[in-house]
Amino acid sequence: MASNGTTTNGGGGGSNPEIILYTNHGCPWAHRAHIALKELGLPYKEEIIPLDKPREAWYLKINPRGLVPSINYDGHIITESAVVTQFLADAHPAQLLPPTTSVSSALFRARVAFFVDAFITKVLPHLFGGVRAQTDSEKDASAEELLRAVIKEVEPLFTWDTTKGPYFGGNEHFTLAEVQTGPFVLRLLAFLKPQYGLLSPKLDALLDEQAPKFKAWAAQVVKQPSVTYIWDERGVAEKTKARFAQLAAEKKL
Ligand SMILES: N[C@@H](CCC(=O)N[C@@H](CS)C(=O)NCC(=O)O)C(=O)O
Repeated sequence: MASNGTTTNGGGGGSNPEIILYTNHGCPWAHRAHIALKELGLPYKEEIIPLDKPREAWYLKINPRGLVPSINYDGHIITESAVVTQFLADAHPAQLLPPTTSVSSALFRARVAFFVDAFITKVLPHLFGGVRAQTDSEKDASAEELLRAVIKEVEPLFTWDTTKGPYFGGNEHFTLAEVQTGPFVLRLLAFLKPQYGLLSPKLDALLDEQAPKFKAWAAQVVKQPSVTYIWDERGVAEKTKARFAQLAAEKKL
């Protein structure tokens, strides 16, 4: 822990920006920034923002919305996880995204953006729906909806040859697609484990049978050290379960 209350993570990068990441390790949106920084090998200082109490005035000056993540990059504040990770990919090009120097690289960027949009807007709501559901039949219904969304929206996007690499576009390394979806893929594969009782226990086999390309890709994504280094599966699963049980008891769901 440094004297200003921050901790240092990460490896050596090509350029050497001073980066502070304002984060909370339980937050999937902030998790995106951790993945991007680790994949890019950018050292950073970390400031944990407690989310169980009102944000302090100093943090509201950094991000008036009071949300995590935010970064300070050589004195420039950037907020919103999609913007933060896009900025990091663009400021350190070629690793996560190709620079827009040709139509083919612009097309790759467009494909990544569409994939992320499809996953976040069409699939993720059903992951949250499944976790919110408090009965087995509601969880089964959410699992069916999630499965339908994956089959319709995401599985058809896996059009590439995976012999060179398992990641988006057949790459050997993570792209911005894995950075922006990784924290949610991680939660999906964790929460469908029967021991947590968070999602329908039928979902795992249904995805294997009916969305095999998505499932194989997801299984690779969750193995990547950049995705797992801040991840406390049991802690997040138990906290999530307790939060939704409490909301249900208060009839706030
Ligand atoms: N759209 C934002 C969402 C970030 C977000 O919702 N962060 C949550 C934690 S997971 C937060 O900071 N919540 C604090 C609050 O709502 O007061 C992003 O992508 O960065």
